[in-house]
Amino acid sequence: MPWTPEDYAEDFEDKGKRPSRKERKILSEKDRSKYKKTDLEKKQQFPIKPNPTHARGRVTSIKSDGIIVDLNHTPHLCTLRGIFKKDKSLQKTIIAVGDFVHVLITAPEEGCIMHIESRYSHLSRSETLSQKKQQILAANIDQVIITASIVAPTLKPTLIDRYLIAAQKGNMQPIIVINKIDLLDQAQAEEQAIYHEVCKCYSQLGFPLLLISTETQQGVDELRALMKDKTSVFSGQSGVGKSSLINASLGTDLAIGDVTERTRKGMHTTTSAELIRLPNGGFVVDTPGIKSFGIWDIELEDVRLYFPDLHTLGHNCQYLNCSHLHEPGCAVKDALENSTLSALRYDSYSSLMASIAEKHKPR
Ligand SMILES: Nc1nc2c(ncn2[C@@H]2O[C@H](COP(=O)(O)OP(=O)(O)OP(=O)(O)O)[C@@H](O)[C@H]2O)c(=O)[nH]1
Ligand SMILES: [Mg+2]
Ligand SMILES: [Zn+2]
Repeated sequence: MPWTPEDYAEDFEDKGKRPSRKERKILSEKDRSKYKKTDLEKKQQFPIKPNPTHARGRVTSIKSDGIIVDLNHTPHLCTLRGIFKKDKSLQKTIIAVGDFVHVLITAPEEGCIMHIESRYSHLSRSETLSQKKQQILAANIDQVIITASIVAPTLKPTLIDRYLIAAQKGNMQPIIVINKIDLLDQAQAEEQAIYHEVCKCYSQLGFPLLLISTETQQGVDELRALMKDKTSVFSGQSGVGKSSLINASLGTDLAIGDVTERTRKGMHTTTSAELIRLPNGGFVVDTPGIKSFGIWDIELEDVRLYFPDLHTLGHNCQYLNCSHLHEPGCAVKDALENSTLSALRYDSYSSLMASIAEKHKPR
């Protein structure tokens, strides 16, 4: 049922003397909030009276023929109420996997989404380097399982950092999972060195880190325990084993792909995000491996805040706002030279700074 002006009546109700037309104009000009909010956010602000004819459910996947919503454990194929599609803001994603929605049932196992609840967290990325649009990969998530593998594909610390930042910005707990631990002995010396350095650096930073193998089942029980009663999203490159890990811990039957021998990259087997209900409480979202993970809405000067080790060292830099890239008297670079800071951390920081600078370049 469409919203009626009556639904909002109490929000607009005049509490005192009504300001004159001129006063209203001045007040309206001063009110910057209306320019900052998206149409969708504005709509969500108004308390929607729960409509007894609507059922509350959760978006499990978004397909070309509609949105699948889990209503009381039954999937419903839903359309989206037209008003949501008018949102022309920077936010590309109107509806995301994990959204809680209110549905008007229109036929058996079919419905129309009338309301999207505001999200308490979301994992998002910039759509591409040039397009400054946000893509929400999953919504209402408690923890991001940042999945990487020792080999095939190679461990990329800078990607781990990008996800760590996205998780913290999006209000989610990050958990680092390093999969394919069974392949450690066969890995090249350089890959082994990166693996050991990654374990050392991220444990020192205090992030939960799990070493796992779906081949030997090492760490699978711990992963299952971590997911219980939470909504988790698996993110990482194609081929690292996100779907394999979900299958190993839940007994699901998600499609698993090969890793090409030549490039040692995955085949992009999972093609869209999917929310799965855990048998003993909680949800998990499997996502497709993405080629690039640009962080949404971050400025150069904010990056260092997400590198607490560099940030602490930076207190001793000659310049207060040292970028740690080219300034003289940089304590971070000194630490790098005398090996008190790992090159892996510095490389990850500088590569992230370079990619953000590239994004801000005028085109
Ligand atoms: N040796 C080894 N191979 C694994 C392990 N886990 C997964 N694999 C293999 O890695 C390949 C990719 O696994 P997927 O689960 O499809 O990877 P994914 O991350 O879901 O990939 P996308 O869906 O493309 O993003 C498959 O050939 C798996 O058999 C592991 O612990 N050890
Ligand atoms: Mg997959
Ligand atoms: Zn510095």
